[in-house]
Amino acid sequence: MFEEIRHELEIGNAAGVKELVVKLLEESVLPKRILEEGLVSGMDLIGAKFRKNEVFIPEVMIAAKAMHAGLDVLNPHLAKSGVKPAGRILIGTVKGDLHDIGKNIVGMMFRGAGFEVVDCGIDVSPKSFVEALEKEAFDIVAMSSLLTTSMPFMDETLKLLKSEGLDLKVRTMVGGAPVTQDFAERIGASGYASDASQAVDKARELLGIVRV
Ligand code: B1M
Repeated sequence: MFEEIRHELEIGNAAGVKELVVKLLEESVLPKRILEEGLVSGMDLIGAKFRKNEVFIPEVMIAAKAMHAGLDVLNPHLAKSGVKPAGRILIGTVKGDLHDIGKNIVGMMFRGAGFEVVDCGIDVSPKSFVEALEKEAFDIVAMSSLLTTSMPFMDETLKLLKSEGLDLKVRTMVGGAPVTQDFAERIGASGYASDASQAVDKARELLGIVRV
């Protein structure tokens, strides 16, 4: 049935995914196994295909929607059985920038990989990122930018994190069409990813999560 979940995810059949998750729960399969061997594994396959240009943004979004349908059923059972998320990620589009399509896809892929994601939206100032990090604990703060004019706010956010001593508590990730590995290194971000699938790999790498 795990194979079936992966297939239903790939074709974006939300009702099919939901039904299979319910069936597996009725058969007393552990929620953690359903998450890892069904949903996360299915989204990993989509991510790999996206990287090879075998599927494109619309397919990824449809698969992510189907994954959410499965997660809605599974989440209360995961919580009851004490399964912890892979990590907590705060994501937002930086100040001056209203583009959110890519950021939303990255957020969906993070969720599909078992991370808990808090999305602080668009046009997020350095101060707002810092305030969110002071309120709650996160493992990673992930910033998206689509404009060359908003990229400097990634740098400013990192500087403010550092001056508040938060850089020792949280990893930082940057991405978005104009952002490069070189830029990420220059501003001292912990990681960079060029697309949603690589963002998942990078987040796992930053938190030392190994998937076999
Ligand atoms: Co705007 N826009 N836009 N726009 N817009 C671009 C980005 C632009 C390249 C178009 C162009 O001129 N060719 C250009 C930027 C030029 C530059 O600075 N280099 C541009 C401009 C100039 C503007 C305005 C200034 C236009 C104006 O008003 N004169 C204005 C700015 C508004 C603002 O933000 N303050 C503006 C406005 C808008 C709309 C509101 C109309 C709309 C946004 C709607 C929305 O997001 N809700 C819009 C759109 C749609 C685009 C284009 C057409 C598409 C962007 C997109 O959604 N791509 C874009 C041109 C283009 O890219 N062809 C353009 C699809 C998305 C899935 O890809 O966001 O790259 P992307 O995300 C990818 C990766 O980048 C990566 O993963 C995602 C999935 O694989 N990724 C990350 C993203 N974030 C990541 C974070 C990570 C890791 C990976 O880690 C944290």
